[in-house]
Amino acid sequence: TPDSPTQRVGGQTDTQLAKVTHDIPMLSMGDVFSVDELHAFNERQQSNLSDTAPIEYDLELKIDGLSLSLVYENGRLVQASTRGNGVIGEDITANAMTIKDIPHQLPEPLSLEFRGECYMPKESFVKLNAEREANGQPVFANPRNAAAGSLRQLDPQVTARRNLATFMYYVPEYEKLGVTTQEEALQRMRDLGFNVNPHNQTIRSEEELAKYIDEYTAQRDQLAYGIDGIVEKVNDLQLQTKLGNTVKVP
Ligand code: 1X8
Repeated sequence: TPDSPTQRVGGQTDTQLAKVTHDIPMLSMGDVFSVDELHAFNERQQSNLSDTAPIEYDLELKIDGLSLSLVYENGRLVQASTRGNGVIGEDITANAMTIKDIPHQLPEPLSLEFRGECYMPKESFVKLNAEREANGQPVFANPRNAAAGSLRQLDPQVTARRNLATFMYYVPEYEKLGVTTQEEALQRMRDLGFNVNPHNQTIRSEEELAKYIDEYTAQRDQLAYGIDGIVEKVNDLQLQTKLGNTVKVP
């Protein structure tokens, strides 16, 4: 019968989103909690290279949201998924289609995956909770939970009303974009029509690193979205690969 459980196996049901396997795992970031710890990490990377030229880093804001994968085929958005456990995430294609800043069509026929963060702006979060409170619904504890709850919806019309936004920041198969540095990858993504956070900075010294941290620690409350840190990336993408990953983190 159509309502038999056997009709549902492996498919999307009304209680669960379909699963998606990330062929390239979505890793987390290694955390450090002081400039000294970061300095020690950087020293270790430098000592792993025979090259004595100082490693160039790209600094970006760490957005307090949910990691998101967008897959395009011939320039068309065909799949959106959450990070999940890094290997298996959830299919949220229909929901992502309702997020205004996610392009459905790229200006080039690229078949490529783009990754970034989906978040709820602070102002939208405050408004949403006020509405929920007025309607006697439970409020969300923070913008991150509100973003997660809004993205992982079975009904895309709910997602559509939630005012989610994205910042895209990573292209696993960067060679296909014709870029060699993270800075270039971000610019290419901007040119393709993605929302990319404007506050990235390529640095060549640790003085600049400390300055960036101070600057955004001071500005943090004025930003329209929550951040929960700063991400430091080796700017040279080939060098990133060469330095490698642990099981969990680059
Ligand atoms: C997580 C995040 C990254 C960035 C921003 N926000 C995040 N939450 C970024 O790269 N700018 S990278 C990342 C991850 O690799 N887990």
